[in-house]
Amino acid sequence: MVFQQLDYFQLDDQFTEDERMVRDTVRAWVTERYLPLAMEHFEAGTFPSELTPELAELGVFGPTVPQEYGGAGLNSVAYGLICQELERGDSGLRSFVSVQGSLVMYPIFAYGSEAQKRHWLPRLAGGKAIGCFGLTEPDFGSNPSGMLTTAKATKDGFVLNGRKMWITNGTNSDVAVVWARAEDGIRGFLVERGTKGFSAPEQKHKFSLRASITSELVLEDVHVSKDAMLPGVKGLKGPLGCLNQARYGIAWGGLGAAFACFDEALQYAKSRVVFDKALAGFQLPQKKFADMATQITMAQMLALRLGRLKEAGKVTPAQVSMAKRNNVMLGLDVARTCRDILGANGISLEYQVGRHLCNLESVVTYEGTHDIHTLAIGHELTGMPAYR
Ligand code: TGC
Ligand code: FAD
Repeated sequence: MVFQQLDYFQLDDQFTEDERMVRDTVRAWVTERYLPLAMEHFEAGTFPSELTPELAELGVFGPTVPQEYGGAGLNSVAYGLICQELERGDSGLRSFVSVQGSLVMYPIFAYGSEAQKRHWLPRLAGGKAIGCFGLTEPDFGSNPSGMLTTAKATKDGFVLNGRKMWITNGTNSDVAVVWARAEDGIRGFLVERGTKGFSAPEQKHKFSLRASITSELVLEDVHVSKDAMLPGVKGLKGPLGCLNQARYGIAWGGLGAAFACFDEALQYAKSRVVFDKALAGFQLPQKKFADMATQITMAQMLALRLGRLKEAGKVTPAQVSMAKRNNVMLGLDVARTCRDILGANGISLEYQVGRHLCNLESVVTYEGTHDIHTLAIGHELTGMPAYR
């Protein structure tokens, strides 16, 4: 299938030549290297780890991290376009990259010591090490301020105890960024694979994000040295600051999934004959396509403006919430509508729509549920927090 991305309001000319080049390179890689494997991995519930060196070569791990630490030094819009194109392939692929860049490299870059940066960032950028981000716990997802994981100070470091859940890349990670309650507030710790008392069993039987590893993190009297703590941040604003970065990428990612579904359904409707006529020639499908194209176009503009604000250092967390909330729900709505347009074929993994639909059920929940972002926007508009 030839991919034809919707660009109804000619946004292409709003991107720089470099941004278009990054987008087109990732798009071509996803089409040639990832999509042929997508169905197989989704069905098997596996992530194609063998592609990690190619992803590193593409420069998608921590693309906005400066080159001196191994990143690509790209701007925010280029990073957004990378997420868009990866999620056109699969939300699990974008998740793998989001976690590595926004949730592992970012906290090390923003809150780490110089030694932590020099040690980890080039390895993570080069795909030589994989990382995960442990914030959510079995009883504290939307409300991480209640976390039970503790970090007790010892004379030469800390002892960590607790359990994290739903952690992307946990089992295959070399380093986990673990958020724990220390005596002076919530702190981030770098816990390496193989540390005594630390394990990361995989969570199975998911119907969503199947081509992505999801894990528990179990910490039982895990001793880490003082150097394992991220020194540059204290309090919930540490992990929430990382989420801002990842949610930004997801706002573009939701668009990518929507593009994939829209494109597939439009091509399908043009060739599928029902009642002696192409499905695309009936009024009801045309209304669906018109509505979807309008919503996708508005979401594209939202993502682009968000990116330019981010580059100018003017973006607020609530703006990121608005874009994540809108664009992921858009992706989910588009995937549902497109699945319907494909009829029975829509439930077959030979087509993409069903896979995207299932995946987006996770994306709408993680990185702040749809409703948590509703409350974050409400909080900023009214000045009244309504979370509790
Ligand atoms: P609250 O009192 O409002 O804030 C505590 C401190 O944090 C600051 N802050 C933020 N900073 C940066 N970015 C944001 N988005 C921020 N939101 C708040 C805030 O200014 C304050 O700072 P300070 O200096 O005053 O201490 O905190 P709260 O406890 O009332 O919670 C607010 C709420 C509900 C919005 C927050 O807890 C939240 O966002 N909950 C959702 C949790 C979540 O998104 N978890 C995601 C886990 S990671 C994940 O899902 C990865 S999936 C990855 C993949 O596979 O792609
Ligand atoms: P809950 O917080 O129990 O929410 C349940 C419902 O209650 C939701 O509808 C929610 O919107 C609603 N709700 C909650 N609070 C309020 C309120 N105040 N007002 C009104 N409604 C409310 N976490 C990580 O730390 N790292 C990861 O890498 C990671 N990867 C993930 C990968 C996958 C595939 C999935 C599914 C999740 C992942 N998560 C990860 C966890 C994810 O961030 C949480 O699932 C999410 O934050 C929601 O938490 P919860 O599941 O505990 O739901």
